[in-house]
Amino acid sequence: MDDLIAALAEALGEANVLVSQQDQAPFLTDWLGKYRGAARAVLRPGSTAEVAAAMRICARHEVPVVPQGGNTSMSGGATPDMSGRAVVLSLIRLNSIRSIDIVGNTITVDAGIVLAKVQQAAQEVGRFFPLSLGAEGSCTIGGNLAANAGGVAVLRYGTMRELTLGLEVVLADGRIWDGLTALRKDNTGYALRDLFIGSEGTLGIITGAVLKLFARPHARASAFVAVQDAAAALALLSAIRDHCGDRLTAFEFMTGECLALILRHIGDARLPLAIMPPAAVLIELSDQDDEPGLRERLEAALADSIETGLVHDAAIAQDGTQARAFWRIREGVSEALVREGKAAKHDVSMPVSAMADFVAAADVAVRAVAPGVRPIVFGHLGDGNLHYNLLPAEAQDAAAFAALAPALTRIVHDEIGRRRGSISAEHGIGQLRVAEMPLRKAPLELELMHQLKHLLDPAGLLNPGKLLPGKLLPASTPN
Ligand code: FAD
Ligand code: 2HG
Ligand code: ZN
Repeated sequence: MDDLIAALAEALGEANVLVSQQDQAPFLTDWLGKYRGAARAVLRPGSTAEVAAAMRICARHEVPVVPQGGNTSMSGGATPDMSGRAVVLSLIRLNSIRSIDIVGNTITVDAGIVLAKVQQAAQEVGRFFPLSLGAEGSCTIGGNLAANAGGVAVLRYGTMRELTLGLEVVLADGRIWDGLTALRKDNTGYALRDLFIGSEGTLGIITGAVLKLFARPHARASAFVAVQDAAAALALLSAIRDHCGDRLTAFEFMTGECLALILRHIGDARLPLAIMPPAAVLIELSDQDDEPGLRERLEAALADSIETGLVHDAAIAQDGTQARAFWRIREGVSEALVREGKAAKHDVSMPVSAMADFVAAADVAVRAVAPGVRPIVFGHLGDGNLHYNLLPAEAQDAAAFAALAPALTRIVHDEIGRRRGSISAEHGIGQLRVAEMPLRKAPLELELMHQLKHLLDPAGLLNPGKLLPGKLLPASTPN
């Protein structure tokens, strides 16, 4: 046993320092099967104090640390590189609910707790935690925070950043920042909390969080709606908002090609419409009202849109089972994509009004360089966020497509740049998009980011190779 492993084993217990290839394997590949890495050890601390001890030891030995939660990253954010120099620091043993404050409407949790457990704990006390995404059964609150996750209810409740009040963070040198406050108003200086949210494990290890709870919606109404294209879906978004206001909770778009892919690969997914539409939207309303009233409101809104020709056909869920069947279709997309092959993945955002034009322009541009390429387009239309995935042409060699993927990404991101959008709405930069950063961020913005990184992690040990490209920039000289 070398010095590093011996010190870590003493601090965490030998059983929580995994060194065999077999024990480490699940921590060294990503969910998409796109990245594989190597590690000196996988660490499984069981408390904030143990995380701090592990960080002190790693700092002393100059060992890079890759934080990991549920390992569901869509950008290779939690996978180490192949050098085998780093340790993976898994937070999954930090999985307790620390407290719930019903009056203050907050829940305080360890960062390694799985998102679904937080949703359930809120429900058990008659409250609601709204973050909702396909990976909720395995992703963790720490990963959600580090990625500033979005999901399907952002339209009404906001991203993880907007759902968070306080954080506890272990710094690169092992010091613990206790920012675990439940204050809704606090104007005492820079918002350190917001710096760590979305930092993808490059500035500190999040070990605890205070999250906002909400009133539990007693009524839900869901519809699966056929439309012509993204332009029609956007017009429908406005119409539904006019009729339903803040009750609109989710507005999820899928093209016909996307639906066909899901039906091909997801055995229990059923299209609730008579014929395959060119595109579809899954709409969800939620409220404190009675459920029949909410359903009637949605029916009335859709009836108007059918009359004006905006909607071709619609199915309204009559109960929770039907609603879950609608969501099964939407939540099957990522799995269907993985089963079909290796997609070139894009997670873009832009002004909502620019989305239809973006889809049309990007489709033409990618087909011009890759005839037969298959855009699989879906996402959180109401948030201005599309998952613009590209699959190889039928029968195209996977290696040839992989070689073309960077050029396709450049084209997609150029279209985004023209619309003043972002190359990552919710999945983060990770290692997938790190080479794009110098092309997409202003030099001043990148320089400030490097300086913040240098301040919090001077030795560059936290999640190297993710989010920020290249070497640290020299500090700028004021003139
Ligand atoms: P990991 O994958 O383990 O890590 C993610 C990043 O956070 C890495 O950079 C890692 O180093 C860092 N990290 C993890 N824990 C900590 C910590 N405690 N402290 C500091 N850094 C840490 N994302 C969305 O936003 N919206 C969606 O709708 C959505 N749907 C998904 C559906 C599926 C089927 C899958 C597989 C993924 C989906 N994702 C989605 C992406 C992913 O689930 C989320 O980004 C999630 O927030 C990651 O959580 P995790 O615990 O798995 O983090
Ligand atoms: C979703 O919205 C996720 O389902 C995953 O963000 C998107 O697989 C993807 O591209
Ligand atoms: Zn998404």
